[in-house]
Amino acid sequence: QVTLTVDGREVSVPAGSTILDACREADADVPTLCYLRELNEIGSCRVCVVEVKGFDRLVASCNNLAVDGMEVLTNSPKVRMARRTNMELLLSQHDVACTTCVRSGNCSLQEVANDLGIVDFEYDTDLPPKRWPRDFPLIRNNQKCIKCMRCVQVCDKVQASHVWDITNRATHTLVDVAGGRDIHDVDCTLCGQCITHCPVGALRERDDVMTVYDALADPDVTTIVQIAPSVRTAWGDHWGLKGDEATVGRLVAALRPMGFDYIVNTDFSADLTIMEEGSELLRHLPKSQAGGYPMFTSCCPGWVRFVKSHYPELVDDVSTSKSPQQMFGAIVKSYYAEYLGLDPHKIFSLSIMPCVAKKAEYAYPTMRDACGDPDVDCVLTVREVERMLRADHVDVRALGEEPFDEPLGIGTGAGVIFGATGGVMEAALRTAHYLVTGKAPAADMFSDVRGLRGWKEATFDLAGTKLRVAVASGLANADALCKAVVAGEVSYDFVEVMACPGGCVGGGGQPIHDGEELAGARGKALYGLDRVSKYRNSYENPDIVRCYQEYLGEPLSERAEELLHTDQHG
Ligand code: HC1
Ligand code: SF4
Repeated sequence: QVTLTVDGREVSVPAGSTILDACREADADVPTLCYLRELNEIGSCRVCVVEVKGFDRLVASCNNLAVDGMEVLTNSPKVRMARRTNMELLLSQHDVACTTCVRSGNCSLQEVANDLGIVDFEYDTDLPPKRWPRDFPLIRNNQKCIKCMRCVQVCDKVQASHVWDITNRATHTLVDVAGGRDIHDVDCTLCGQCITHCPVGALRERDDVMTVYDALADPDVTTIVQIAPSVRTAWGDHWGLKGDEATVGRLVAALRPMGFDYIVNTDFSADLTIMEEGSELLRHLPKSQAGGYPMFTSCCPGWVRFVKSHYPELVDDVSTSKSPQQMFGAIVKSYYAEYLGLDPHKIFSLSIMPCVAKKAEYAYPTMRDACGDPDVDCVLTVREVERMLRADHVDVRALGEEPFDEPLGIGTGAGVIFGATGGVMEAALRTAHYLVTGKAPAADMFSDVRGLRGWKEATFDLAGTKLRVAVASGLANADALCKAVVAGEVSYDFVEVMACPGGCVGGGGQPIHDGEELAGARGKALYGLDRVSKYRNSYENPDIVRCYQEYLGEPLSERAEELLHTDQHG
């Protein structure tokens, strides 16, 4: 322990703590911008400076250690002046067009500037040129970048992807695509973690809201929208809705008056994915048991982009099952269109996802198996949906709950946990157990694969076969796992990978809470929904049973292969 004073108040913190830790322990409000615990402690923004008695110069509190006997002042006149000047310098290189910024109201720079009472600043604004391809699902606007380096660090250390770096163009130093390359030419997985870790509006998803408004306004078009599992953990954040208030039924009620014709549940197609992928696993099992590579999940397009560029030798062992989003799209424009008597060419199929990579996935030329048109026509992130609801002045607090449309509205507990790391694995094991033994699995018998650890392993007995499984979330963890698989250091039968830490609950398209990691709490909410679900196993879903009976036949049938599988994934 070290003991020091912060603004005259004595605090003790563990040795090795920073001055910032001590300030927080003393409840002193020290602003930060670039700081991210254990990821980015570089002290570059210099708004966290404090005065330490006996030091001539102010020190950055985030990367200097607290020392016994130190006397720290967090809000002296000297500190206030310095913070103000540092902020003004940052603002002079920032496009302060807050009114048209997606992060307005949720921007740390705006908050610090407002808190310091900066209503004007002396320096001339000098912005770098704006250049970014408009078609790319992820957008960087360097006129808003404050060079905090958070995106660089998250992409390097958490996602092992190295897309961003400091680049030097003429007189300006910028954070931009590494090596000065075009974003199309680097292996960006589109996980969107740089967006959710950006303190300002320099990074965002491509906004596709107007495409949806156009479809809603077209009288010839039937709009069908699917809602992903993990959306239900976060969509109400802007309105401060708690978990039990931000139910998916309430989101359905919010979307109906906007004019969507049918609202369906991606949990249904998560169950469908399990039926296909579980069957595929049993087919793949002899290969892994004989020493071959495991089968890898395929539902996360961020992971699929990563494995294709980093581990091409593993691509043949990625499941051919399409993601639930894409399976739903294919079913909507075939079975559902037939059921409703609709021309599939006149359906607009939208999905609401916690994900930026899904905006790339739906557009792949391999994802048009139902009628030749894209199976999914547009993807909105949770943040875009929040903006739509706000634009439509939907009073979400006043809404009751409404059910999904039928058939395709029922999802099971297995479908809902897809949104959390380990959930796809657990869902698949439940159904594989049933397929092999003919018996329902005991409740929670596969819960060993739950939790936030980045690389989890477990072994289960499947009717006498030892099934070795692993789960990774966060691409640096996936990278380590793949490396070990290729080197023969580990052997598994089935591996789940989700690109975002914690799975889709921590997705790059989720609402942003700067500096907070919410995947753990959101994942718990999904497991809570699983626990109280009427059906907990995908094979029990009555809509799934019906879909196979009426349309698909059985898992891996010719029709299922045609609509629901691909060996390309892009
Ligand atoms: Fe996901 Fe999935 S779990 S990938 O995170 O397999 O995005 O929620 O919808 O498709 O179901 C995302 C979430 C989502 C798919 C499912
Ligand atoms: Fe998208 Fe989920 Fe994959 Fe993240 S983990 S890239 S949110 S599918």
